[in-house]
Amino acid sequence: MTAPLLSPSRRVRRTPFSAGVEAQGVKAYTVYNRMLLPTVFESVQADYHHLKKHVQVWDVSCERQVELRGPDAARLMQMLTPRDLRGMTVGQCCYVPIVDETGGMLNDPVAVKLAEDRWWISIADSDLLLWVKGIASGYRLDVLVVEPDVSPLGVQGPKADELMARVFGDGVRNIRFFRYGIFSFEGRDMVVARSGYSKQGGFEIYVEGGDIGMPLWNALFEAGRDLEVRAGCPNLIERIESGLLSYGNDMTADNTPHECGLGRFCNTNTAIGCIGRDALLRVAKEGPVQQIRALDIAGDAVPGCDRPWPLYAGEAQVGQITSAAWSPDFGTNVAIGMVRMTHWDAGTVLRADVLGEERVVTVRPGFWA
Ligand code: THG
Repeated sequence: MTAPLLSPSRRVRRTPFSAGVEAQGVKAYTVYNRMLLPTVFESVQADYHHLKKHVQVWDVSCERQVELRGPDAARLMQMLTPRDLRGMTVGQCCYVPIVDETGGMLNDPVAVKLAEDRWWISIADSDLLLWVKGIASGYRLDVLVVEPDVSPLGVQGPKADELMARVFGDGVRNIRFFRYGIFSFEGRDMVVARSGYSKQGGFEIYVEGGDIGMPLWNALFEAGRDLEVRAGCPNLIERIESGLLSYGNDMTADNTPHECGLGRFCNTNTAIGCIGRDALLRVAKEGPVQQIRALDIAGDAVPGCDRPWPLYAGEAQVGQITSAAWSPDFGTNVAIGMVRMTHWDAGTVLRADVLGEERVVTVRPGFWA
């Protein structure tokens, strides 16, 4: 059976790199922030092995930016998140849970501080722009909230430093984790950060202006020929092994950051102004009653997880699996799920209903990578 096609339409936005992605033989897309996001080039497993060994260029344009610009930009940014941003400097990026007035997760973006009065929020798959514009308007803040023409390009894998140094100069080697520098390509200044949605190391280039997209794409591939550079994309297997969460899959607005294991990115006591602060102070005191866990699923390779798979202990449902894939390196199915506190200890053995098939599931002490 061949997979159904995705009908092209204006509502599903192409990216500045789509021509390059197609020329490199993209085999499947998903839609993320109403934009094309490649999911497979050769195969998910072949892409995974290549990512861990070489270097890949990822079209992650769908990580759209919400730009805050104006005197109230920093105040607005702090209203959105329980992470205390007072110590954050220009040149820094921060992974920030975004919560609503009940403490529910609205997004889990990377915030980029460009200046005291200018920020980018590099969003996951939810309509954060509308929430932010609503708050800016409702509180009559002196700030502009827009989606600029900025498209992140990922360069991920163990040879990412070498490839990036060839295109942007050796200075990129000195960028520290979750910091950025401004580097020039063909006379255009670009924000280059050491970050990305894999644990193989690498960078994200925030490409401003779609017109420079393909020239940069082509330069990276020409410079990386002997490094075996390939087009790639966020890899399902690698990101589960690494414990990188997927908004809309592993968590939704029904979950608090604490349930998502993102309590370490919250300073709710001192995050004065955060809209969800009162709600989160309450849940932080009690602690969550369910939390995200790394899970092993026994048996053969599982199918793609396109709906939650319930987890049982005896007759009682005690959680659900929300992401899963066969890991060639660990020889098991790796998975992420939400598990109730009575059953979340490492080593706990549960049963999953995987589309009518029963599977043995074990709670792990942590993620694989
Ligand atoms: N990079 C950028 N924008 C993004 C993503 C990204 N937007 C969409 C999506 N990814 C947002 N979600 C995440 C999830 C995890 C991380 C980044 C964005 C991440 N986490 C590391 C971790 O959890 O170990 C590091 C966190 C830290 O130590 O600060 O990198 O990937 N631009």
